[in-house]
Amino acid sequence: MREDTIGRANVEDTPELERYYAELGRQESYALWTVANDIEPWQPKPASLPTVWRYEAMRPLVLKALDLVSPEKAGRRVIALENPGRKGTSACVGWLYSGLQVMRPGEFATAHSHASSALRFIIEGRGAYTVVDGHKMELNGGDFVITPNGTWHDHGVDAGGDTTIWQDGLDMLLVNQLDANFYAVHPEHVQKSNTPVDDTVALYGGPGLLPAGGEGWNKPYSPLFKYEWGRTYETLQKASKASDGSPYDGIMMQYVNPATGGPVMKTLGACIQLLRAGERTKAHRHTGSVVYTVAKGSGHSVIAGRRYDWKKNDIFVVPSWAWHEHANASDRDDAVLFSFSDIPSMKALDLYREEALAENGGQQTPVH
Ligand code: 1HN
Repeated sequence: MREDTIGRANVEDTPELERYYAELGRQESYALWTVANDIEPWQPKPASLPTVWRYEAMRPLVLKALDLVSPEKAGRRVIALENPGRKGTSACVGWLYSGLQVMRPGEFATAHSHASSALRFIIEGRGAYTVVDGHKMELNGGDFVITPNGTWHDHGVDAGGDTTIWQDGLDMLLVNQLDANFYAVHPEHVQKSNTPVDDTVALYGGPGLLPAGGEGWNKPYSPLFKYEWGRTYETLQKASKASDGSPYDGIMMQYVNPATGGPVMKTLGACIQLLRAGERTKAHRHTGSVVYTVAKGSGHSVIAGRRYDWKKNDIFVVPSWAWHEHANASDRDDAVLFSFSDIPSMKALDLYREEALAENGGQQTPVH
């Protein structure tokens, strides 16, 4: 698209130029000025749209898959979330993938590994487990689990458990864009767990305590593979009594690698945030795409000037550089949002930028 600004491309088509462009095309080339303004936007111009997936609508569809395909045939029985602005890309927002995986008691999905990193947020169920590089973990509602780049992982639900639904999040699409993905099937199909159940929580999930000496951790991701809901929520509640938090995010905590204080994995990060009764945050925007899951309560977010209402287990997305603010609907109870993002990738590549909305007390005027 032409732009009438010095330093930007502003060439009108002529019959002579069109003939020239056709000649270039025959040599697998093109004139940069025909696309320069599009491929060098003044600021991020995501094609992804703010979107809410309502659990009420998704849950029956996810459960329907139980009778339609087996995990053996499907590999993973997952209903994936597709951004309406990005049809055909498998993207939930940006280059993030997300989906809802469902398993009934007695079922399991075989072990594999890939160069993309994955995480899971448990929505509902009982008796589910996952095994990550031989470390078995029990999964309960609100737990957050990581499956870093290159780790073997398989999961299932014990025969005595309940049908379980969890949310998967992966950086797979980013890794594919970078042509850097690999995939492998575990030779034994199901990993043998070689350590006590939940050992990473016992060893690395202590309150500010890490094994002293002899237990060195030198992998590029968190040695703590599971962050349990109970302690996470308790931490948020305590923090909300000790601090006013951020005007843009409320009481927001990052899930960290306890060995470094950095994000849980190199490419993907996750946060949990509490909006106090009646709280409404100010608007800000930043690079990085974010997928939110409502862990507790109800409210709404204003994203790029439009209002999106949400309640427990709904999933919504904020595209990169979109203004966003959140409001708790309740004057009595807190609301909690789990989120994961590619912000660690942005920061690692020095592409992270952040801006606050100044006028109007920092709040957007919803256009709808
Ligand atoms: C994957 O490995 C899982 O391990 C779930 O459960 C969803 C979506 C795309 C690629 C790999 C899993 C996935 C996935």
